[in-house]
Amino acid sequence: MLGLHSRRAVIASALALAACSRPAKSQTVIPDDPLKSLADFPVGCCVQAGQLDDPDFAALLARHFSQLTPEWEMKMEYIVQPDGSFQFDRPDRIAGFAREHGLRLYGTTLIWYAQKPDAFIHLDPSRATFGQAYDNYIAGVVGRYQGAAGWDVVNEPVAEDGNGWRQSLWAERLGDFDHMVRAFHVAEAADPTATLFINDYNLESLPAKLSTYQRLIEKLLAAGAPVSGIGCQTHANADLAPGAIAHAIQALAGFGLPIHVSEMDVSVARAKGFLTSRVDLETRQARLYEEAGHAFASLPPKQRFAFTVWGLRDKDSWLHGENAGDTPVLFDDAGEPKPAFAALAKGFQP
Ligand code: 9MR
Repeated sequence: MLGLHSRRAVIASALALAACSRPAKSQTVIPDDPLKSLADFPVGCCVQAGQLDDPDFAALLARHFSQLTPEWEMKMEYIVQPDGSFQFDRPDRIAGFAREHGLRLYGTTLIWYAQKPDAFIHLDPSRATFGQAYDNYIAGVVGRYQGAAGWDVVNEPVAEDGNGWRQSLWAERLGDFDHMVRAFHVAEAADPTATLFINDYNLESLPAKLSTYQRLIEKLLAAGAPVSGIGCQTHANADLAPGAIAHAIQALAGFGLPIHVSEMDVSVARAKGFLTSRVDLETRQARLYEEAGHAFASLPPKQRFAFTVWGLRDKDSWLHGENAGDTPVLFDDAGEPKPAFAALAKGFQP
């Protein structure tokens, strides 16, 4: 990371070099600098172990980012086997790549309503047996990656419409609130140095969801749960109203805890694109990246945990599977930076 002075110098040199930067796309000057050199906080990207076999992917990832989140291979769906044993080869590979390249590792996700392996479903539902397995999972995974910068301890706890909390296997067996408190305590014991996050999405588009999330965080903190960071996934659509992302980030920063913009992407395909042109949608997309980057960069330094994007090149994005024409992230399929990249870099400036 760079100090304020050297960061200004880098930005100044980036601007001075603008004339000889790569060819403009849509009139946008795209800096040649690594994205991480334009921020004085960690800049993250998600990754799958197999993607590291592609040298172009690996080089682009290591050049621009300073933190990695395994996209799915550090989740129960990969780690927990039908007999209850754990497999760690792929997350180990990602952790190894991070270590070799001097990048921080960020773990997602320990407890998620969306994942309930058979090995847990089939356990004796009595509180003791189930609870021991729950603790054992969290302690085992966090302990293995001790030294990780942080963890999504509880992911997406708020109901889809923002009205209350989600139902889950974990809530049913261990209590809808107690299972969350418990997860944070177990994670803290396994790695007292990691920043422990709660994390959710649609906080910018659904005021009720943001509000329920804030109330839940208050309640967790009041109960003594060691929540030490707040995640705002920031999966946006290009037609999101200007100001909504900044509002959510600022509202969450009110707790004084570190903030993680943990999974940002901006879908063009999911926007109501039939009313507007592709160029218009991509301009809106770039503005949303700039807004998010600026809102984050404007937080007090100790609250800037990291800014993570959810996918390296457009073709790597989970949204590509839903719609192959979607272009939600910072690099195109060839690995060239897009106007969204320039916009985010601009947003990172003070
Ligand atoms: O992008 C991820 C995709 O590759 C996985 O199949 C999926 C299930 O593990 O999770 C996706 O990532 C999600 C993230 O973990 C939580 N927020 C929503 C993300 C997109 O669905």
